[in-house]
Amino acid sequence: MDRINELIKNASSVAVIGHVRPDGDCVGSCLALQNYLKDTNPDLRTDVFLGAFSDVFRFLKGADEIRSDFETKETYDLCISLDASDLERLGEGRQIFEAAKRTVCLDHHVTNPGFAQTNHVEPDTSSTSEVLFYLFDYDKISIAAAECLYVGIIHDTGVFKHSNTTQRTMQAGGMLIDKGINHSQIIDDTFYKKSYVQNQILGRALMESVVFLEKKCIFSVIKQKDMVFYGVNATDLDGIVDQLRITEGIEVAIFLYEMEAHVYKVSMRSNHTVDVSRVASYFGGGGHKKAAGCTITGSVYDVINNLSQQIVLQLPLESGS
Ligand SMILES: [Mn+2]
Repeated sequence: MDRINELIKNASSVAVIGHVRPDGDCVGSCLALQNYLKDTNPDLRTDVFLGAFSDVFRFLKGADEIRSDFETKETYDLCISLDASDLERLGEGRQIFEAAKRTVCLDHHVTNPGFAQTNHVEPDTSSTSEVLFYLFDYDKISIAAAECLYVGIIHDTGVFKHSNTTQRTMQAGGMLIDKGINHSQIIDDTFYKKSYVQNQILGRALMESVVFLEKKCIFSVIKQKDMVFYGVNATDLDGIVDQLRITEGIEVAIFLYEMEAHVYKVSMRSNHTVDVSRVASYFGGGGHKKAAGCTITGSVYDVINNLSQQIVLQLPLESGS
């Protein structure tokens, strides 16, 4: 028996849940597990519960049957949490998790305290989808399950680019390609594709970007009226800050958008030395060393001025100021 089915034991109903605002690894790992369980246990009932997720993942098998009626009164024999680093991150799924007779947590976040009865956390693995890949029997992975796993791995590694990518990650990627998935189309359709307006607003943000602090920092801002003009919402602005970050010579990239009058959502990226999570937490936000965010009230001038004062504490300038 494979290691996943050892976890299932005698359960006849399984709920699979992920974290709030599900990303590619969350959706991919949940659907991969559901497909794998259905293929290997035809009698087992499995339901996936997730909050709203991007339409780019709709093509994955089972995506249309994902449930969002978290208040279901049903008690599952087993609830498996995927890609969630703690109980809070389960959001509404927590009620299903806490009602279940038995709980399992599979994850890859280093901060995961192990909040289920059975926990399997691999902090050095790129994604929960990679964790699952190595728990599954390779021969029992269908093309549909392979597509789900591949989506999860490419989204958490930035298409095998981030530093969490290992030889083992590439091995998993290669073995999934061997299943016959259309890997290059999956990458384009779920990772790189932008709508026309998304490209327009990206172009606008790049054109109006400004460098400061001896050209080591760059920022751009999108106002509410711009969003109305282009007909975009906040998720259409994803990726703008990443494009700003790769500008030559830049250490910190900042992207702001106006949530309401004089309230700005701030996204920051750094390249080498600056820990932007320290800057973000000064303003009540958080994140990681190289990617963080916060919300700041004031004019654009105030926001950038306040951020600069914090960034400069970590950024040696030629002028010594
Ligand atoms: Mn993940």
